[in-house]
Amino acid sequence: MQHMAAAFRRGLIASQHVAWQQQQLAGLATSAIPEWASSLPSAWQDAAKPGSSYRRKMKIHFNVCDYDKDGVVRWGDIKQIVDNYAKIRNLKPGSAELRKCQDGHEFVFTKFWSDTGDLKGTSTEEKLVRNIITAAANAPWKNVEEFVTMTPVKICFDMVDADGDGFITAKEFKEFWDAHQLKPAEMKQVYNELDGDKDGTISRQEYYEAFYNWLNTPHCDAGHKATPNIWGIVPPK
Ligand SMILES: [Ca+2]
Ligand SMILES: [Ca+2]
Repeated sequence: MQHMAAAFRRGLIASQHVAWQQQQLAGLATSAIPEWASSLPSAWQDAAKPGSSYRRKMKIHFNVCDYDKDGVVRWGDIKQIVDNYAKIRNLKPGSAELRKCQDGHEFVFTKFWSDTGDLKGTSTEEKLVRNIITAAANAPWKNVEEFVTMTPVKICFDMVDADGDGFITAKEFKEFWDAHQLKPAEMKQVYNELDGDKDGTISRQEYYEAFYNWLNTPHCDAGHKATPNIWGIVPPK
């Protein structure tokens, strides 16, 4: 009798376990779309799912600014990039060039990355994905020109265009690449993608269009416009 009771209990526990597993699987199926994305258009819901090609694209972007790779972007990460620029471009303390570099990075960090709007704030990859997808899905910009007025993309260009002539040369691009310590083997492909008309330099318009396509395309697969790899090559699934 005791054996039967024990067997019954084991059976009951086993069936409870199966029910629990089924609940977990059902939960996974519905939770694939994060709650914050549940009312977005379906292409952006897909972009928000874990493992999506859009998330792979954004992960590259996050890693570029998470300089120490601890999973959180802080001002300390960006400060390190400014220090690298100072070394690479030989910017003297107190110079107007260093001030411009520092101010530009502070602006982008406080406006775009920091969750408190100052140098004390932070961002995680999940916060970045949520902010970018929410912005892109609501697309307050109708075209590239409006996009430029509503995002820090102009300042981003100015920080790479060291001599301010309106074109990013291969030399200026390499300074940017080295300051962020990106993968050397990937630099040429990324540069060529950004140089839309293949004349050897990246114009302001080419840069703006690249960022517009990159941020507003809710995937990173076949059919993506010319510039899916703005900071490095997006890995396949
Ligand atoms: Ca230039
Ligand atoms: Ca060009």
